[in-house]
Amino acid sequence: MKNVILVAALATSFAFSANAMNAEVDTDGDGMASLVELQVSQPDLTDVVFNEIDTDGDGFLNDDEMAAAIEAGTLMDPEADA
Ligand SMILES: [Ca+2]
Ligand SMILES: [Ca+2]
Repeated sequence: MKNVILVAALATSFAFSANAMNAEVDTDGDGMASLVELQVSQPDLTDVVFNEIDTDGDGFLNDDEMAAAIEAGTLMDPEADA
């Protein structure tokens, strides 16, 4: 039973680590970037801007929303100043 859980956890973390962009921001590891997580690296980000980026309105940014916002220049690329 323990092995099953371990394998599942490894598979999950591997899936997340496939996207380095979100992994930098996603401190709680749920695979999504919240406003609070983004404000750690981008304190100037407001909830108004965040809601614009969050196109499906679920309160979190998925990979597609992050990529679109970075491409549009709304969001700084977390890797750009690393
Ligand atoms: Ca998160
Ligand atoms: Ca969203």
